[in-house]
Amino acid sequence: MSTNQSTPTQRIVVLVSGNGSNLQAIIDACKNQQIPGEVVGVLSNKADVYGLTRAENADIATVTLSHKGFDTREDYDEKLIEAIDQFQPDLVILAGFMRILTARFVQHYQGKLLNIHPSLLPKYQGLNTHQRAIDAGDKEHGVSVHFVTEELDGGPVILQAKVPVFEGDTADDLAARVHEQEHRIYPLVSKWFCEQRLTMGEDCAMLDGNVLPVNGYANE
Ligand code: NHR
Ligand code: GAR
Repeated sequence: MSTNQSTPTQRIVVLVSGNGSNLQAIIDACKNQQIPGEVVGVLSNKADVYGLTRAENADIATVTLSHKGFDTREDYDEKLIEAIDQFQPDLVILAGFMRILTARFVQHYQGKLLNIHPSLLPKYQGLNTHQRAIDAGDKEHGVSVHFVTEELDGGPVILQAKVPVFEGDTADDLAARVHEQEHRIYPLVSKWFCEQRLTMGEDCAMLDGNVLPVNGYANE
């Protein structure tokens, strides 16, 4: 089994488009040495978002690369790859990054690209997940961390967390409840990855060499 001594500190790059509370949870877990990794760069497709301020406050290099002004997604993603690869990442984390990524991008980082999606996948791929769960009358909702593949929100799930949906919940109420869980599970999955215990197999996630169930680790 690998230990912190034998595993070099993993270089983590985080992509954001907004508030960056998941970024903060990961920065904090690295600083506390819960994750044998270091956030070495933060990229945003939007200027002036709070996620960039969080990075600056933690003395982490930032890059803003707006998607506006690119003719195609392919052109944008080429530049994004260049910007990310400057940091020589071992792990690339999408944390509220709101741009769909091309096949070329996803293949370039295959097996080291993670996303957190605010639903119990495979339910509610795409956007507006909290309102959709309320509208469907769901009694439970939640969040999934998964490897990113070309299929939007369709890559192998690593870990999920569930929250109850209460009568009268607004989408904001539910989002807040889900966020608490996000800040627990994203650092945990990042830790597994940096400990080199987590890998992507063919259509599956693997922890310590074992294929994880379709809903991720230890899901009842
Ligand atoms: N790219 C690939 N190829 N595969 C995934 O699984 C991805 C991905 C890019 C982002 C995050 C995802 C989510 O967790 C994610 C997963 C943005 C959109 C979207 O429709 C959908 C899903 C996700 C992120 N974005 C619009 C677009 O045209 C823009 C929306 C906006 O700017 O507000 O790219 O939910
Ligand atoms: C999180 O709830 C994350 O699950 C969601 O955006 C929020 C980002 O919060 N991701 C998506 O919706 C991806 N399309 P944060 O910026 O505070 O981490």
